[in-house]
Amino acid sequence: MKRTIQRIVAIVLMAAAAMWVAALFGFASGFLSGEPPAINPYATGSTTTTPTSSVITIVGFAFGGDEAAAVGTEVTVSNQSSSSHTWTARDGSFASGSIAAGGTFAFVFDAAGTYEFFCEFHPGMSGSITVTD
Ligand SMILES: [Cu+2]
Repeated sequence: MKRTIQRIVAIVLMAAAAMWVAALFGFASGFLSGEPPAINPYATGSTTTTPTSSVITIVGFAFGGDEAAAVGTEVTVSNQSSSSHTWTARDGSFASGSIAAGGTFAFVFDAAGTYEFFCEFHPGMSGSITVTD
């Protein structure tokens, strides 16, 4: 009888520990994948202001969004798929590393040119962006 009670107590403690770890992990992953607040410092700018931000979106297993930008533009890649991806330049200009689902990565283009990029995890995912002066 005493052994049975000890086993029940052990099982309850293990279950509690497992729930605690799961809650902690859930909190951490939610915190890490949380997107930063949207701040647009150009919202009140005049219509002649050159755009200095641009967005590429990853939906499913494809890159979408802007394919052209001016030099000095900060391009943000927003991973709106449910898998992790990378945004990697074929010429090595930029490499995001793994972008988790819901995450973003930003890069400022300082030189004109056409930049071809792909996903290191899914080489079939590719695209390009043309940056002009
Ligand atoms: Cu990918």
